[in-house]
Amino acid sequence: MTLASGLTAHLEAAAVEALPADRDSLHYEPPPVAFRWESRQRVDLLTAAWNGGTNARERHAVLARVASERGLPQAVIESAASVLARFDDSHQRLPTDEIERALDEFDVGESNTHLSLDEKAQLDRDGYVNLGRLLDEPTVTRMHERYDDAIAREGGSAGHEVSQTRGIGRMSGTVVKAINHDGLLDVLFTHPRLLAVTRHVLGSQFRLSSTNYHCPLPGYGQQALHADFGWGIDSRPQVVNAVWMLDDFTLENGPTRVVPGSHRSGTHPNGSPFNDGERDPYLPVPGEVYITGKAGSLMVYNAHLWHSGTQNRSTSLRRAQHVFFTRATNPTQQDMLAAIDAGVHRRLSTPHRAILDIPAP
Ligand SMILES: O=C(O)CCC(=O)C(=O)O
Repeated sequence: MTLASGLTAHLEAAAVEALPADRDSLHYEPPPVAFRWESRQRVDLLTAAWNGGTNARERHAVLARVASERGLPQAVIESAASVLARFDDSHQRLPTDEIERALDEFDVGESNTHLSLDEKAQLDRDGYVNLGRLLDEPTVTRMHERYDDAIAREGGSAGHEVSQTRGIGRMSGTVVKAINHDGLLDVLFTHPRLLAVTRHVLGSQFRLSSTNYHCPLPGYGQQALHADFGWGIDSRPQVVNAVWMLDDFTLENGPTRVVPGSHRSGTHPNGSPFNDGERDPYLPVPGEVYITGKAGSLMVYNAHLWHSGTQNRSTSLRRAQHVFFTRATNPTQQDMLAAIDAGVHRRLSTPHRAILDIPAP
């Protein structure tokens, strides 16, 4: 089979030499049971610690008490404590009023009208909203060319800053890299409907945590069910994620799956009955919904929602750009200031920098 140029551009980044003939089977090694058991203990411990206190001192005390009551292995305790410690101090760089001013500039003030009452209700109840098509076709076509060129250039190192997965073309920090020299990708983190959802879920004190491009190749893409915060939260959401569909998302090409309402469960799928015993986190779960839409569409979710990528059974790429936000005091998935290209830094306006929480150059 002759591959389309976009597909060829993604092969090295996805660490595959040729596409599998069998696009239905999962081409992955399931994680060993011992590893899953240990990570479940860690997730359960972190969930108890986070929900059991309101500040760092209280949470570390709960962690120590619960760990001793459960007789947990030292390795689990130490790794949970070190994850929790990342949240001990505020990591915000800019004064808190800068993000408020930026949201006003983007017309996303407190009483903005970018979301309907139904959309807000769906977000609260189901944990996600599919906002439909927000980018026109010429823009999406220009983005395809831009991403295909960039991923071919990054090759085997693409995605190394955050994560690399065999069969999935990944790139990190896309909106702050030279790929966005002229602002083509700015809309992806500043669209008023996206910022309005983020504000609805997190309030106004948030910042960009990472922007990861995510492209499962034909025959790849199935992921374990997960949430984008490492443990369960029973109130006060911490993170929001967005999936810009850069190709049509269809039932065949690996659409995102979500479990409506799971963001309210207070548990993480890795520490939940879904992952008990022999249950495989890659398998379908009751009630899951597949998100489909035309290229240029945007789905945004409270990122405590249980979700994952699914298997691309088609013969084409399924390109997506994730845009991940966190409360402004939380650590970010990627250090935007370390990742930013000097030209992009000079080009960005004050409100753009406020969303990224980075100072003027
Ligand atoms: O792009 C998707 O369908 C979702 C991917 C995802 O959840 C992830 O990479 O963590």
